[in-house]
Amino acid sequence: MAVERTLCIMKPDCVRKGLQGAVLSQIQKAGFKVLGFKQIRLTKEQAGAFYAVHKERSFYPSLVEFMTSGPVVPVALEKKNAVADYRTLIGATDPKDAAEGTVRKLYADSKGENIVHGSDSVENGKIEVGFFFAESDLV
Ligand code: 3AN
Repeated sequence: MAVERTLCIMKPDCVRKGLQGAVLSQIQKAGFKVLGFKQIRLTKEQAGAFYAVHKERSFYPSLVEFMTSGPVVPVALEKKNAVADYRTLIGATDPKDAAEGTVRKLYADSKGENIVHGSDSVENGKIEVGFFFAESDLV
């Protein structure tokens, strides 16, 4: 298995609920190396650009609104098989469908407010980590 990078974003609901520590602890216990970590407030332009693939979807405006409603914590992660393993750890997009013990099952309220983002492919993992972190910031 190859070493991969994947991007976690702790979303505004995660920060509002004070769950940054609990979620990071779960990620670290699962064997992920934290390469980069910061708390920022996204602009509408940044959130819109990050979710550009969803531009035509009905939920896009509310997604941008939500992602800019408070601070977020992008976390650059690295591990063998990181993309798939991280998605297993966070669970399905809709917490109702998420497996027991996953981050979204434990903490998420809805499909829209689902605590964390996760990259959906190895290619997007690289691109999304680069969206928030310069290579020189990944240590
Ligand atoms: P995931 O984050 O599990 O990869 P995506 O990429 O399908 O899910 O969707 C990106 C984000 O858009 C999700 N994290 C979620 O917050 C939001 N989203 C997706 N589908 C819906 C929906 N039907 N209604 C509201 N928000 C949605």
